[in-house]
Amino acid sequence: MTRPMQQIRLIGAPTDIGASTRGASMGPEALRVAGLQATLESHGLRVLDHGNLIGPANPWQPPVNGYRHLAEVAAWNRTVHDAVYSALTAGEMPMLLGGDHCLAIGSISAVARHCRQMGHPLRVLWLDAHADFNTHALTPTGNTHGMPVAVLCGHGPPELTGIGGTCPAIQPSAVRQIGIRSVDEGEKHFVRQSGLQVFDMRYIDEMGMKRTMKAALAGIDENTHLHVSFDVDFLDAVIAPGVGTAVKGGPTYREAQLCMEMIADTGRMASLDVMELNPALDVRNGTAEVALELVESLFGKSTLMRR
Ligand code: HAR
Ligand code: MN
Ligand code: MN
Ligand code: MN
Repeated sequence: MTRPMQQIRLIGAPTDIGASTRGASMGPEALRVAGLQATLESHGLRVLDHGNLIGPANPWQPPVNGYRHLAEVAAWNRTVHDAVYSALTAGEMPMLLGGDHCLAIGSISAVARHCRQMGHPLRVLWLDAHADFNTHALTPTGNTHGMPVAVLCGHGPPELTGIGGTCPAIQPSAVRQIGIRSVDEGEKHFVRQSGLQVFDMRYIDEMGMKRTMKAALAGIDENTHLHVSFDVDFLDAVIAPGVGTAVKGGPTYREAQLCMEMIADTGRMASLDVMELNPALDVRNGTAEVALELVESLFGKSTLMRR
C-alpha cells in the first residue's frame, strides 16, 4: 500500500436525478453489499462509512429549457458539495458513492474549493466513456449527467456553476479525460474549442494504457491534489454491464487495472468518485464487484508485490 493512512470517508449519494435510466440510486448500497468497507480495511486502510445523503426524489419529468430536474439536481449537488467539503476539512479522503455522474459537480466543486484554500494544484482524472461536456444548448437529452465537466468549467446555470463559491470551479487545463468513446456531435466541437485534454479510446488503442497514463499524469508533483472521477461506464460493457449507458469498446479489465495502479503509484489521489453503477441492470452484482476490485487497485493493491 502507498501511504500510512489517511481516513477514507464513504459518502453515499443514492440518486439517479441526472441520469437517462433509473437505478443508479441503488449504486451506494451495491458497493456496500460487494464488501467495500471490509475489502479496503483488509488492505490496512481506515474507512468510515458516513451513510447516505438525503435529497429530493426523482420526479422523472421531461427537460425544461434543456435541463431535466434542474432544481433537484442543484439540491443534490449542494448536499454532496457540503459533505465532500467537510470530509476534506476534517483531513479525510472523501469517496463519493454514486449515484449518477451529475453529482461530480458538487464533489469536484468542493475539491476545487479545498485546493484553492490550501494552495494545492488540482488534477482531475475523468475516467469515462463520455466527455460529459454538454450544455443546455448542446444536450440531446437534457440529462445533467452528460454535463458535469462543462458545468465545472463554468458553462451551465448559476445554481450549478456557483456551488463551490467560485465560477468556474476549475479550468479545462486541470482535467484529463480517459477512455472516451461516446461524444455527441455538438459536444465534440465544444470539447475541442475548450482545449480539454482527451485520451480517447483511439489514443489508448494506438499508444497503450501505459503511455496514456504517463501522459495523463505528467506534471503532477508532491503538492498536487489528484481527484479521480470514476464513471463505471469507463469500463468495457462486457465486464461492466451494470451501468445506465454502457458503451462497447472500452478498456479491458487488465487495461483498467493498469490505469488504476499507475494512479496509485503517484501516491497523490486525495479524493474519489465512483459513479453510475446501476444495480437494476447488473447481473448478480458483478459490476459492483469489478468496480470494487479496481478501487482496490486505486489504493495500491497489485497482483505482485512491487517493492
Ligand atoms: N452524452 C449523452 C447525453 O448528454 C449521454 C451522457 C451519458 N452520461 C453518462 N455519464 N453516463 O458519463 O445525454
Ligand atoms: Mn460520466
Ligand atoms: Mn459515462
Ligand atoms: Mn488536499
